[in-house]
Amino acid sequence: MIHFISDLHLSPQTPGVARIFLDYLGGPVRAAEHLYILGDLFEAWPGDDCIDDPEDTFNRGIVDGLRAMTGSGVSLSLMHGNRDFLLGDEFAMRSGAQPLPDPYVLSLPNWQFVLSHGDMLCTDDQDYQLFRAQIRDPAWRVAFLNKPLQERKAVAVALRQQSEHMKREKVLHDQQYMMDLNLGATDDFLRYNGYATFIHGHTHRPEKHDHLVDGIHIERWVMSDWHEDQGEYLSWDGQQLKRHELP
Ligand SMILES: [Mn+2]
Repeated sequence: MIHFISDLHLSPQTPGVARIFLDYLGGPVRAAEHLYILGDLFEAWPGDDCIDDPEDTFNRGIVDGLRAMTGSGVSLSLMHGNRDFLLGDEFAMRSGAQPLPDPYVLSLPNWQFVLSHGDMLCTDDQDYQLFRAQIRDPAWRVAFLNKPLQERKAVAVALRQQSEHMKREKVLHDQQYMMDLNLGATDDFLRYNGYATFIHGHTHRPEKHDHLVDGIHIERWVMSDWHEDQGEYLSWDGQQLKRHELP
């Protein structure tokens, strides 16, 4: 059994989500051999030194929960989202996670999946794509991580506010399509990745879409974000994908 989750946006401001997640780590996920997290596990990640931030033990609690799960024999692979793009080697070591590139083709004995956070295909939002290129630039990352933790935490708050503001602006100007995947770019992506079943998050619009590319039918599963009273995971048992609600 394989599980997939994304877009938990964990933060001390949403303790309900953290509780559902920690229960999941100690419960349902133990039936799986492998958990894939497809981005935005955390609402913000100012750098791996936040794990030992004496002012905030929230992240430490999550890392310990992941470590207990991987220690019990469940493998963990983790992809960056647009919020937690600074998850690094120290986080991987402490939690037992294997970093995943975006996109990643998951080849199983009798099926093939392509996994992505999903934001790279939101190509209609050019401002966002510029921002995405910046945060993925190694020089920018090094310079940013060299700043003191307090300063980075403040920047993370500002970035979050800016992102919320941009979202509201798009709703106001009826440009919600910009926050979804561009269908042409998605068809190209599916073609390039061997017409594999596509699983992603990011848009917070859970749905199963059907694409027809070069005459081939491809399913695209969009995962839900998590809420204070509800989480979601997808399971693959070797035969079919299923959506499950938590708790
Ligand atoms: Mn996202």
